[in-house]
Amino acid sequence: MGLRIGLMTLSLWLVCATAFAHGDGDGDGHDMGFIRAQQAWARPSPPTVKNGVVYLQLKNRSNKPDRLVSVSTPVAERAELHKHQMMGNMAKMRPVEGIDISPGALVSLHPGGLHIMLFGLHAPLKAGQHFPLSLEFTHSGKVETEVDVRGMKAHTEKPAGGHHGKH
Ligand SMILES: [Cu+2]
Repeated sequence: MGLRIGLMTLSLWLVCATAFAHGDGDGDGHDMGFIRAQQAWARPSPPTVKNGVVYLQLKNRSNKPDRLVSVSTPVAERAELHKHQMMGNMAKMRPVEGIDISPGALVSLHPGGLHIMLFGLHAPLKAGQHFPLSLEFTHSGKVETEVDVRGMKAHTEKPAGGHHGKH
């Protein structure tokens, strides 16, 4: 009796393992793992500022269009999809309802363009910190990624002994 149950458990486990192994983009109808969220980063936030901005890359590895429709993170009360736009010579940002990602496309959220806006940060974002971000897609469902908080120095490395001016 005990042996039979053990065998059943083992065969169930094998079925599951096979299903998961199929996840990687062979278009057999599993809608899992098609969107890859990569290189997510944010800038540190000053102590008095309750907002933050996240940038990342979204890669659609399937042959179907997909759409990012919402974002959430435990570090902020809410998160919105935003876009920077030039209005005359002023850069303004406004919420967008979703971000479309065509089959095979790589969509980049970057400074001056699309971004994820965090409102009501529970604590300031500090350089070197990591936090989870949950992305919701119409086809792929939930995709989890981790955001890297990068100090300014990590981007624009200044030569040693530079001045102390504010830029
Ligand atoms: Cu914004």
